[in-house]
Amino acid sequence: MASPEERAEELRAQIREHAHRYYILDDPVVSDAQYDALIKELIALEEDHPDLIAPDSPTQRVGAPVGDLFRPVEHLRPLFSLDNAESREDLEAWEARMERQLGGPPGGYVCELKIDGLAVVLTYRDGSLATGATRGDGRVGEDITANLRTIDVIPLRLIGEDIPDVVEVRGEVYMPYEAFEELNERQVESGKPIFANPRNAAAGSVRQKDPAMTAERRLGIWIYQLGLVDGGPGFDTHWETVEYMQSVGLRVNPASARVESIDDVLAYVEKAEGDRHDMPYQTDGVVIKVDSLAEQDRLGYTAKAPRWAIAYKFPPEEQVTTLKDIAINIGRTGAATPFAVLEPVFVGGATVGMATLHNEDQVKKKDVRIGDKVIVRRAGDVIPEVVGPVVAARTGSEVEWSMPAECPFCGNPIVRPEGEAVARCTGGFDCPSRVREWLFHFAGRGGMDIEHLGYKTIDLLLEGGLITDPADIFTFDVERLMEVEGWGEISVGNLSRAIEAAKDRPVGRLLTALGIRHVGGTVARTLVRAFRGIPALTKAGEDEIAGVEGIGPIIAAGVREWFDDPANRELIAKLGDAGVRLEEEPLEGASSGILEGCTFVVSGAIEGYTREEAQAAIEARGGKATGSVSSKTTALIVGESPGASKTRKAEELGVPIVDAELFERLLEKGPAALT
Ligand code: 1X8
Repeated sequence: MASPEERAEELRAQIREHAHRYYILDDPVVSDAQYDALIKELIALEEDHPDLIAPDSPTQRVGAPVGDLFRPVEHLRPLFSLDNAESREDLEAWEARMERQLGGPPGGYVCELKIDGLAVVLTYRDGSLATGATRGDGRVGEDITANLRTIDVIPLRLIGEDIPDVVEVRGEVYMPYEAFEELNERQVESGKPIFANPRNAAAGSVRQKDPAMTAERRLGIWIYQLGLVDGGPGFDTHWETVEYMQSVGLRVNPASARVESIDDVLAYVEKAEGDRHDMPYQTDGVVIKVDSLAEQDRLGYTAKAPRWAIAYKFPPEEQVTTLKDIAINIGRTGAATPFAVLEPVFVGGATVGMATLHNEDQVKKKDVRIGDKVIVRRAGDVIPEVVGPVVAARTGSEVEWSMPAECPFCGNPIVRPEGEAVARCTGGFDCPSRVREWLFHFAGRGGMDIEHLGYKTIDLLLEGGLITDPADIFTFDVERLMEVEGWGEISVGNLSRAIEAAKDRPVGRLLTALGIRHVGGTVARTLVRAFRGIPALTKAGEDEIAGVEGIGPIIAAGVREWFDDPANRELIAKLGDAGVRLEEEPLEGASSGILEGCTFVVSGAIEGYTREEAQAAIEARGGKATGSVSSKTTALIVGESPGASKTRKAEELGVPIVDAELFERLLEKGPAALT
């Protein structure tokens, strides 16, 4: 049994750790109830042994909202948030709004880096640092003077002659990357949790109960805005206030610049974004301010933000989180792809809980281990990826990963042929993951394009044993779905019609949907043009297939291999029996090759044809269908809602634009129809 003293200390350590994870890292590892139980036990212990109560015991602040931890301080001037801009258009719209209000555009702007730290307000009275406070709600913050006084880049006395009686300035306290890395190394060495990012580390550092702790953290500050001034010099522009603040010894960012126009602002933003990863501290955008204080006054404020300033935000691209596990996914071709299961984290504008690890070699090369803190990157629309581990955060309990020998879905061996980067499940159609992905691909946009048949419905049908392969989609009893909650006459009818419609898709779609290696839409259409359908293709020899223009030996081998598999031939037979079109009907003029040597671009659906059908009709007559308009294009075929850029390009290049009616004549008469 631990002594009451030891137990109290243990409880405090645990409570502090959990509170820290909860409030600062936003990464709790216990439930609220578990946390409350620890506190209750400590309170009971301290009631029995009042001599054990320490001033810094968590019980001495529990019950008080975190905001009351430090004395409230009312700012002399309220702080506002900033409106955000994300594009040239946003900035131009902002300028246009101001132009309307001012009767002309502002005379100039100041561009400053937006620092990803903790906003603070410093008040100097008679030149001495009187209070330092957090931003709080903008009107009232928390007094953190004692902590800020420990940051040596914050002057305790202003220098120079012209010092106001009272001057309030705003800035951002931040932790340079280097200090952040070092701090995390120390946290790890002493068995404490690491900080997720420099911003959290800076915030945690200035909100320390013990200023000596803040003093140990290497923090920086950039002062960027003058608040209330009482006495001292007057100013005409923001730029003058910045120069003044610098002159009295306050740390202002040397990267700030005064510019003339929105074009200049954009150039600044572009450069800042390009430089951001070379900076020794974290920035998350650019703050743009109207320079003239008179113009600022006339523009004033909305309820929440000044009209004379705007924040151009960079997308946050990287975050640190915990790699909880590495799992594998079996794709429709059987490929086993490892992916990271992450503690969900907000990065690149989205919450990310999974990230690709590409393949086994990548996992080894990056040396990521289960349990690692990892850097997760998601830039723009890119699929989230694990950049690498935070090696300094290793505790020794991380587990190395290797590709499992057996498929977790079907138990069959996973093998990786020598010289290949990809390991594959050998379970074939016995593998439920593979079948699921295959069905999804089959019914998906790139395949048979069956509306209302996504993962959710496919899972439902698989679980219910209603389908096991793609052919079953066309034969299962759709009415059975009426028994399922959430399904009714309308949804069942919709799905039923979508399936019925898919039976008559161009054969190229079916061939793509089958998921044969190397056979995408273009290859499939080429094959269908050559063989008119799947029955002939099934019988064609490898050489015959490879002899088709546009088809190489690798594709031919893949196709032959697929059709040689009895299970696949059975599937084709089943599809045919289910009424799915396997063969193109001979089209009028089809064999004439009247469009030989012509190249077309189809944009939008043509009356009577889907886009694919229109392409197939062109190809059946020896013409080519491509995706982009060039000077070689014979004509642009436009249907409903054609792409504006394609139409513009065709007009520019003098390429004829053909509508549905003319398209019919083109199919009949060939290019002569265009003259
Ligand atoms: C926030 C920030 C501002 C500036 C730099 N970094 C920030 N995080 C600046 O003005 N240069 S202004 C600001 C705000 O007003 N919310």
